[in-house]
Amino acid sequence: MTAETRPSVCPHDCPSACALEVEVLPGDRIGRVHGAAMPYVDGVICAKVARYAERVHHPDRVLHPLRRVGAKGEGRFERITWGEALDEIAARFKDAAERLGPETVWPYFYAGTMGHVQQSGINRLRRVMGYSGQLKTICASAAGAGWAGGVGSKWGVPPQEIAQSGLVVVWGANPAATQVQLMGLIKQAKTANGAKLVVVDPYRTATADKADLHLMLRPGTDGALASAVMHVLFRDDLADRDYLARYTDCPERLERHLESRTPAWAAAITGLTEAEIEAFAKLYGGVPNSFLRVGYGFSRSRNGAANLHAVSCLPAVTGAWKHKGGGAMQSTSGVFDLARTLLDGLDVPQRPVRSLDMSRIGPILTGDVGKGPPVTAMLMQNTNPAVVAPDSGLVRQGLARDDLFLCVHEQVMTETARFADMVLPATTSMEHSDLYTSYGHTFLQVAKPVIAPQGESRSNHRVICDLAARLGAVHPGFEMDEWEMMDQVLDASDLPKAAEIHAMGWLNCGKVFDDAHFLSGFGHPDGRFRFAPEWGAEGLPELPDHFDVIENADAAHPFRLITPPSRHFLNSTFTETPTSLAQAKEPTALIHAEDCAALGLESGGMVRIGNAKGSVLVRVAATSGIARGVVVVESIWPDRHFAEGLGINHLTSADAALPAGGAVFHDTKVWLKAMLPADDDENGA
Ligand SMILES: Nc1nc2c(c(=O)[nH]1)N[C@H]1C(S)=C(S)[C@@H](COP(=O)(O)OP(=O)(O)OC[C@H]3O[C@@H](n4cnc5c(=O)[nH]c(N)nc54)[C@H](O)[C@@H]3O)O[C@H]1N2
Ligand SMILES: Nc1nc2c(c(=O)[nH]1)N[C@H]1C(S)=C(S)[C@@H](COP(=O)(O)OP(=O)(O)OC[C@H]3O[C@@H](n4cnc5c(=O)[nH]c(N)nc54)[C@H](O)[C@@H]3O)O[C@H]1N2
Ligand SMILES: [Mo]
Repeated sequence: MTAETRPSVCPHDCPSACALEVEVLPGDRIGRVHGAAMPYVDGVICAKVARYAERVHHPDRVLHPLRRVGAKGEGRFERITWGEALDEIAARFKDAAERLGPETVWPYFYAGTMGHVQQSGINRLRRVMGYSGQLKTICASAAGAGWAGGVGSKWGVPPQEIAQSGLVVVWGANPAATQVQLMGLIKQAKTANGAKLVVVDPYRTATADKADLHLMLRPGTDGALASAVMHVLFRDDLADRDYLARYTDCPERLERHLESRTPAWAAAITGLTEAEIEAFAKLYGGVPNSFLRVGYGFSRSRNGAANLHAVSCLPAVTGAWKHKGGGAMQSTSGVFDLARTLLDGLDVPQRPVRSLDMSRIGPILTGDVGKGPPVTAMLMQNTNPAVVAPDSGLVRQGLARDDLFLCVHEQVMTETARFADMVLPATTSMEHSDLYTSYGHTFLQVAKPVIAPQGESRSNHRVICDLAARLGAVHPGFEMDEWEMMDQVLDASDLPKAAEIHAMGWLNCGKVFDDAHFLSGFGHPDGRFRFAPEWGAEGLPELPDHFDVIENADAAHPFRLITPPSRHFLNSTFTETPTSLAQAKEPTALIHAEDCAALGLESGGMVRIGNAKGSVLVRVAATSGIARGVVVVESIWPDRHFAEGLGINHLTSADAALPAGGAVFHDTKVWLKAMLPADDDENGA
């Protein structure tokens, strides 16, 4: 069998946005998928996408429009035609809007595809129709606010510079699982420059396993660690005072404020030793071109934005930004600067419309809706909130409401789709066209379909245009195909045509050195990095500090739970593919061996993890590679894979992080109990 190879782009919500080479087999099936030669990717992709055929040709692909025949959530459906489906959805949306006003309709979407055309149509439709808006908080709000507070621009030093750096610090990220190419760059820095790797993470991830120094702090205490590191930098004259005077807002005030933020102070908060904090500070202060990769993990706490800001202050104190291979990166998404008017329908005149916080879908669907009507009609694309959103108990209660009309456009039968009244089949990125940017590198890409749509599946763009026609929504974006749309967006952004970018393979939109390193100024009007951010909300610390608003462990809940992504899944995507499932095995709690001994827990046994919201039963793995008092359950398994059918987000809170929202997945106090699956007392505490 000979395979032809066609170019594509990985559409998933991952910093790497990989350029792909897809083998296409006779019969219009995809075979192996390889990494393309694009710099950064350099031929390397994750194992999940290498076997993408498992997903595209999965027996559980939704291939036809389906209408619910069973009870809500039961997952029993009948096949209907596209015409019937679209007519019924339009009728239900119109009816709901007539009864309660357009805000009763909540189009709900996220980044299951990162393609701009396929992702944005639903938002354009809701603007034209005056439906409820959405605060897109589930991933990057806290991190974004923290970074914006100090740096001000949504980019940093491109990751390829890691290869030239003298010290790499990975803070609250696990690239070995979440962006594999970074590990290759770190290896190059080690080999070429003798660079050391420091990892700041509450447990020994696959990334931390490669570290020269692993700081295993308590979750939610990064602001304390960063403050003490800066204390040492000032105390030991490792701060670059010329740089500080030229590029930052209030270095003297910061230095005075940090006088009491000693390593001893931080040791008590973080659980690290003073010696560890001193050693890290001296290492960091001793290398001019240190590269700080600031992750998302530690932003998923009530104090996440403040902590991320505190950490982002480090290179401004040492002046690492001045050097090739030095500085920091959190996201690169700001380098692209796409003209979004056509995509999002920003030209549509707006009546004041409420925006609902997507991370609070549970409380909102169960009554906590604020001003305006209850939500009674939803269209969902590119997200699986029954599994990924916090406080799953409330989310499921809401999705199961009889007075909610729920339409889910999906590729596979997710646990969310099972709650739907109508399920529509979606094409995958292998079957539609789109334009991709990235939040982990600076390359713009365009993809064409490599195979025909599976079954009767249709792209998001097509479904939104068809619905717009039935709803009477008028906008030029609903009259174009994907290529016309891409060309108009690119043209308005002063970029080449889509076909040209596709032919080139990728287009580097990276900044020149002085801009990428902010030597021409940070993103605030005065061009200075801000140690004292303008938070735009009350109550946050004025300067880097420990911001004690987290759920601290207490006598009734002596542990803190963190729920980071699994290497084998991509959020809840790939939880349907057989190889990923086999490799991830089953939901497992990592707990310190001494904590296990104290609680009578044994590796291989079961532990019940609980709080006021309920409890979840998982397998125990004892380890020495975790901070004491911390339990890690790598997620995000669908609920049905847990021993009692309740997944980990049943324990997480829908509270919003300050100042701009953000889900607090790693900020949960819990109790642990050794238990056999049959034992069933004590739900809640
Ligand atoms: N294989 C795989 N890749 C993915 C994803 C996936 O699910 N699977 N998800 C994708 C998405 S949507 C995103 S946003 C990115 C996220 O990728 P990353 O930026 O790597 O962030 P996370 O994976 O959320 O968390 C990383 C680490 O933060 C640690 N952490 C938790 N709390 C704290 C804390 O308080 N302090 C510190 N210092 N560390 C803490 C966790 O233990 C975890 O190891 O990855 C993307 N890539
Ligand atoms: N406990 C815990 N929960 C978390 C996190 C955590 O670390 N811990 N991480 C959070 C983070 S960072 C994020 S970003 C969210 C992510 O949560 P989600 O955005 O819900 O991501 P996925 O679970 O990957 O679900 C995406 C869905 O989109 C579908 N999809 C993909 N492409 C298309 C398309 O072109 N059209 C249509 N119609 N559908 C498509 C896929 O089949 C998949 O079911 O989860 C959050 N939840
Ligand atoms: Mo994310």
